Amino acid sequence: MREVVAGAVIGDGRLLLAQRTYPTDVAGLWELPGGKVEAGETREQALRRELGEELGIEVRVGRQLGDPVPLRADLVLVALAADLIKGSPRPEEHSAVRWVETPELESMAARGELVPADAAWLDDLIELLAVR
Ligand code: 9L3
Ligand code: MG
Repeated sequence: MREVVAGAVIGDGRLLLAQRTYPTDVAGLWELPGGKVEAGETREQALRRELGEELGIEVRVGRQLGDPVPLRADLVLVALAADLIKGSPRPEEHSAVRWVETPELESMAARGELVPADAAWLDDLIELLAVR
């Protein structure tokens, strides 16, 4: 079973979302950025590496957020809460990034603008934003 880690990155009380460019069924939709855990890596190491490569930011990784979401028979998606500690996100692989507060996150979800897998975490994300 391979794992994909996604970061619920909080900075200044807002949540970071990144706009996907591929595959075509989710291109243009917004996600919690991240990627595949490589052999020998922990989830935390993988998330720190992916966020460095994709966005040039450093984060402190916290707890698991919500439940894992199955992507395929052999692939599962896990979200981890994280705090921005250094840098300002510059999209290397995404078409854009944005920082959102709860009302904006809720409207994006209602409009179907989040990738379907990540939309499963809406309530967990709202709770995370509420305690920051
Ligand atoms: N995926 C879904 N939600 C996310 C992330 C980071 C990834 N928040 C899915 C999209 C791809 C797979 O996981 O099918 C691998 O992700 P990537 O390596 O293309 O970012
Ligand atoms: Mg990625």
